[in-house]
Amino acid sequence: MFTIYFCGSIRGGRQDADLYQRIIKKLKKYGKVLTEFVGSDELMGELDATLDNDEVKIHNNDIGWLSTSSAVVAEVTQPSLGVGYELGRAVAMDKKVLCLYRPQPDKLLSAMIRGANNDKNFLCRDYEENPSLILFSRTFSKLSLESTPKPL
Ligand code: 6K6
Repeated sequence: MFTIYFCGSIRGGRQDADLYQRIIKKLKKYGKVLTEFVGSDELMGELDATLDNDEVKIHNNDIGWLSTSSAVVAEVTQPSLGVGYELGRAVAMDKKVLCLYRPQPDKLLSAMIRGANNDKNFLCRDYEENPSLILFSRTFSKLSLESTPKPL
């Protein structure tokens, strides 16, 4: 099964949580999103309770999902140490990665994320408001994710 590990800020700040939820909804057209909780504090609470709110268990569980995922999609506008860490681990695991960034007048994306773009297996793309299905379709085909069904 095609699985997507979605990354978004949690302790880095939750101001984009609703947007994460909308992105996850779109990503579900392509496969199973392993980290749906990133867009929902309620789901996150349930997951963390099953892991005893233990940060070691939460970390190890997330890394387990990351290692089994077919692709990684990260919304990187709100800076987050955890997302940066996940992206570094994803690169080390040779995962296909798509980073999505909404350009800000007063903030620049880390050069370590934008500079990781190689237009092959690590894509970093600017977008406005809501990423469209066309953006996902184009970038997933660029990442050669052939198992990805075409959205209607
Ligand atoms: C609650 C209690 C103890 O820890 C928590 C936080 N819960 C988390 N549950 C699951 N995944 C998490 C949690 N905190 C961070 N992550 C992972 O790191 C998610 O996959 C996000 O993509 C990323 C966010 O990192 P921060 O640094 O913004 O929190």
